[in-house]
Amino acid sequence: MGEEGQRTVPDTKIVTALGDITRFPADAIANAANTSLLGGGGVDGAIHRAAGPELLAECRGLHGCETGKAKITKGYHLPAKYVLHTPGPIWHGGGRGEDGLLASCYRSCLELALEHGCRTVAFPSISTGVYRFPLDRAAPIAVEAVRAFCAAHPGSFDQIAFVCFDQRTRDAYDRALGRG
Ligand code: AR6
Repeated sequence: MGEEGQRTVPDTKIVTALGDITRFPADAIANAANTSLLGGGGVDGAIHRAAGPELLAECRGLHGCETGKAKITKGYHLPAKYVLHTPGPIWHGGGRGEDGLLASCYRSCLELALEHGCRTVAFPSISTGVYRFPLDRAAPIAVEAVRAFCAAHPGSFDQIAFVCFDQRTRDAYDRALGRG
C-alpha cells in the first residue's frame, strides 16, 4: 500500500470575534447589504466608508441583487481583497421563507469566495440589525449553513469568522457553535 490514502484534509476553523469587520483580516468580508447594493446604514455603511467611493462606483454597475443571493466586488481600501454583498431577509415573523433565505445568503457568499480562491472569509451577523431577524434564531442558521458548506468543500477554506459588533451577538454565535 502506498501513502496516498493517508493524507487528511485540514478542517476549516470556524471562529467568532468581537469587533469591526472593516478592520478584520480576511481574504473576503461579507456585507449585510440591501437589494439595491447602493449602501445604507449599519455594517453596510461602515464597509462603504472604509472601502472608499470606488466601492459604490463598482456597486452601481451590479444593478442590485436578490435577497439570499450575493455579488462580489473588490475591497479597495479595506484590508480584505473582496467584499461579498448579500441582502439578507427582512424579518416578517418567520412565515415568508426568512430562514431559508438567511441560509442562502451564507451559502451564496461562500460559493463566490470559493470561485475567487479566498481561503479566509468573515461574516457579520446578517439580518439581525435593521432587518430585525431574531438573533437566537439567526445564529444557528448561519452556523449550520457555514458548517454544511465547509463539509461539502473539504480543504477549501482555512478559516470562517463570525465578526460580531457586540458581546450579546458574539454569545449567540458561540452558543450556536456549541461553545457557549
Ligand atoms: N462590523 C461588524 N458588525 C457590524 C458593524 C461592523 N462595523 N456595524 C454593525 N454591525 P445591520 P441587517 C452589526 O443593520 O440587519 C443597512 O442599512 C450590527 O450590530 O448592519 O442585515 C443595509 O443597507 C448587527 O449585529 O444589517 C440594509 O438596508 C449586524 O451587523 C440593512 O441595513 C447586522 O446589522 C440590512 O440590515
